[in-house]
Amino acid sequence: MRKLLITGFEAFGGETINPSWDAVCRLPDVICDFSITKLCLPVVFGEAPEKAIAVAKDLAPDVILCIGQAGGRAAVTPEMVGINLRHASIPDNNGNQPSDDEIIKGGDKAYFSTLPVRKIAENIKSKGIAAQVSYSAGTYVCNDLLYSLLDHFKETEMQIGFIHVPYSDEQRKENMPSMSLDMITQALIAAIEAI
Ligand code: PCA
Repeated sequence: MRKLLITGFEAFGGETINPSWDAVCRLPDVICDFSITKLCLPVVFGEAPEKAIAVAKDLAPDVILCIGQAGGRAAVTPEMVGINLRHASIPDNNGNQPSDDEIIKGGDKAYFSTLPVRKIAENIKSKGIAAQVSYSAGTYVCNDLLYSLLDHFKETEMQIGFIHVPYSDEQRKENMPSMSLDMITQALIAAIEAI
């Protein structure tokens, strides 16, 4: 069996839940030929990647798939790229609010995800769930995680990627798109099937 480490995030920005972690929790322990290990990460610059890297070093997974909330997006969006930039419009859960800082001083400008991003989006769409490749994971903690993992494991065979998910219906945002947790969970299963 192959090993897949999947991460979600704790709540942030005044929310009480984060659909990324709630959906990850609903996943079965085996999907296709993957055994699934689930990990909840803090919404803190630097700490999220540190924790993920520590667990990945121990587990040595074939794949690391990270999930995060992108409030306002209407579709499930696999991310194509992580960039070497931290810029926060709201503080993280430790009060850090970086402004145009590099994640790794003098590091590569960007890395492409090493997962089959387009195939993942197509497979999610084939289940009747809105999905679209995204070309920006932002400059907040999700991008911090994606860029740092791609940098740290760049000389390895590990496949690494990130998927942003919409608000869940439970979060009840007026005039904002949302998706049921069940649908988000099905989207993650479809994503894993495509790897
Ligand atoms: N979304 C944030 C960080 C945690 C999360 O779920 C982001 O898009 O950066």
